[in-house]
This record gives sequence, structure tokens and C-alpha cells, in this order.
Amino acid sequence: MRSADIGVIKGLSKKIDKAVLLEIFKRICKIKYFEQGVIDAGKDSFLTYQVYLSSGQESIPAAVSMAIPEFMIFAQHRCHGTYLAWGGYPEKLRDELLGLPTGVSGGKAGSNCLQCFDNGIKMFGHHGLIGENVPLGVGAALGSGKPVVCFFGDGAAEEDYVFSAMGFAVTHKLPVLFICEDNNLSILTKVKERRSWSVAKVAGALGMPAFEFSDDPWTIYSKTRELKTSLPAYLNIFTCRQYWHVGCGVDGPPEWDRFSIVKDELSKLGYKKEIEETENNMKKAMGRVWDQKQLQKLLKK
Ligand SMILES: Cc1ncc(C[n+]2csc(CCOP(=O)(O)OP(=O)(O)O)c2C)c(N)n1
Repeated sequence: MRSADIGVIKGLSKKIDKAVLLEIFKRICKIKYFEQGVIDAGKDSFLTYQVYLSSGQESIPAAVSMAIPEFMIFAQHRCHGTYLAWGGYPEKLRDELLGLPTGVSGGKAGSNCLQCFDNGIKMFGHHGLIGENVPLGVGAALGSGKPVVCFFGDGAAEEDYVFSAMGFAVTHKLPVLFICEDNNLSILTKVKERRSWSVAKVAGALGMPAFEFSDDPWTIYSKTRELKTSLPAYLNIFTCRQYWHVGCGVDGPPEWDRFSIVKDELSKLGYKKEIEETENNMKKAMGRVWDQKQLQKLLKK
């Protein structure tokens, strides 16, 4: 049974530096409020196609990017959060979504194929086949000897080439962290209707450390840091996407609301004032990025 607490290490937030906790929260807010702007721009007809939203899953890129900022990233189609968490410019992502040459990938990648070699980010994006980034990432680790993180969904994890690439990484002891952002859905079909087996168990049987837990950012941050030196490794992180597979419709409330859980926890630690300030500042900053007059100017409307 999925829940917000699976495998979560209790009390970790008390052991992590305040600056790290607040920076992770800031990155979560950056993704959340950027995407609020995306939704509003769609409603106001500035964005005329459907995009893949990361909302609800923000804690994963926010925490992983803090633990392994230097890794090469092989991203999946749901990748706004990955780019933004690693320090991507919201204005460049906005321009990308608007199809402008000033976009992060020259306006040619759209929402789901972001590529970025700018501002210290080494991000290779999706090209159309779910899970393809896993063999590509493994190949990059083999060729360069540099550490790689591959993100993919629970649907992509079922592709045969994902397992063969994981097995290859184990055999050759390649520095790859495999992260499954397990939102339980492949478009609309739940994991239990698709398979009876666990990806983490298969990854473990291939011979690498493999863990499953829910998207508590402090557990993600600590586990990622811990595994950095024992790669390859696999993390299956249970999370909830807030909106449809593509577009901004909803099918009801998410199974849990990680954003509220994180805010409550940080408030209990005595950081209520700081997080309110961070959230308000981020709301305002992303409001400026998606300001209607600005959009009219950019699109010459
Ligand atoms: C090889 C392949 N099969 C099917 C598709 C069609 N498709 C696009 S996204 C998707 C679902 C992906 O689900 P998941 O990997 O769990 O990621 P999520 O969208 O939930 O983040 C599918 C089946 C595809 N793009 N590539």
C-alpha cells in the first residue's frame, strides 16, 4: 500500500544543516511556482499545447540536486523540475516552452526533451522513448568515467533495455545512480495492474544496493549522499504527480501532499518565518517570469 511514510527515516530533518533544509525547500518552491505560472499561461492562451508537469514530485529533484550537483543528468520526459532544481534559469525554461530561440534548448526541445549545457548543468534530455536515457546514461558513464544520474518513471522502468543497461553498469562497476520517480502511473495505468514484481528487487538481484522509500526530501538527500560512493545503485522513490500525465487537468486529490508535509515539519523545527518568506519570494519571482505583459512582448501579441 502506497503512503507518504514508506521507508522514511524519522527525525532526519533535525540532523541536517538548516541551510540545506531551507535550500531544498527553496528548490521545491521554485518548481511548484514556476509550474503554477505554466498553468496560468495555458489558461490565458499564451501556451497552446500540453506540457509535462513535475508538480507534486518536486522533492525528488530538489533533494537529489543538493546531494549530487556535479553529476551528469540523463533526464526523462517529466523534466522541468530536474532542470530548475539543478540551477536552471526559469526565464530560459519559459522561453523554451514558448518555442523561442532564447529557450534553454533554443526553443526546439519543448517541455519534455530539455537539453542543457549551461550554468554548470550537464543535462541530456529525452528523445521520445521512455527509459532510453538509462542505456544512454550508462554509456556516458562508461565513456567518460564520470558520475551520472538517470531519472525515469515506473512505466519506463519496465522497458527491457533499462534492465540490460543496469546489469551492464553493475558488471562494469559504473558510477551511475538510477532513480525511479515512481508516481504509480504509466499514463493512466497503475503499477499493480501492469506487473506483480518490484523494480527495486530486480535491481537488487542484479547486484547493486537498491532501496524503496517515499519522497521525503531528507531521506532522499541522505540516501543519495550515502550512495554516492557505492555506485551503481538504485532508488525507487514513491511520489504523486499532481496533474494529468500531460497537461494540467486533475483526477482528484493526490494520495499525499508532500509540500504541506515538508512545510509542517520545517515549521515544527522553528523555521516558519524563513519558509514563509521563501515561499512568498518565490511566488513573486515566478509571477514576474510569467507576467502577462512580459509574455505579450515576448510573443509579440
Ligand atoms: C518505448 C515507449 N513506449 C511507450 C511510450 C509512450 N509513453 C510516453 S510517456 C508514457 C508513460 C510513462 O510513464 P512513466 O515512465 O511512469 O513516467 P511518468 O509519465 O509517470 O512520469 C508512455 C507509455 C514511449 N514514449 N516510449
